[in-house]
Amino acid sequence: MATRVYLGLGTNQGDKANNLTRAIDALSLALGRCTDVSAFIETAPWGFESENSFLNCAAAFETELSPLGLLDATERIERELGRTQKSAGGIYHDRIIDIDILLYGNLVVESPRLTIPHPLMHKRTFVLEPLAEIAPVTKHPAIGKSIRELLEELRENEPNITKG
Ligand code: PH2
Ligand code: MG
Ligand code: MG
Repeated sequence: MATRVYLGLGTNQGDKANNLTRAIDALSLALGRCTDVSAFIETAPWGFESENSFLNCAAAFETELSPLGLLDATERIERELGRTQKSAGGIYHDRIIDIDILLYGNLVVESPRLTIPHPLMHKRTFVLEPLAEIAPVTKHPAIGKSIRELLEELRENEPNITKG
């Protein structure tokens, strides 16, 4: 049985729209049918300083891959598109492409290599805004609120800051 998964994609180097499009094409081949892609939105770097703004989007796929199989596929595609550095310990770098697993059905996973839902997704406008476009009523399985609700809460808590 295929599982519906939601991914967050981001890039702040090179031809950003092309990077997102190529990543989505490669993901469709590796994962299975792509059912939805949000608009590509320009966002300010969040959590680090850079002169390069981001292009972010969210995409949905139907996949037979396991959570770790999905992680292997996203990391392979990141490397194939030219990503060299992985962020670690909250230190971020400019990147050609970043592909994050946001949701895997209703699954909650906490393992050394992988945490699902993505541990910071509910704190990031650059994730929730595109995700709310394609999955507004989908529930965050650990918090129990919809993506639209999480986005509204985030905007209420930080109304004056234009963030990524
Ligand atoms: N990704 C990060 C850190 N900061 N900021 C924006 N605007 N977009 C991102 O995709 C992003 C970020 C870590 O992966
Ligand atoms: Mg990321
Ligand atoms: Mg990542």
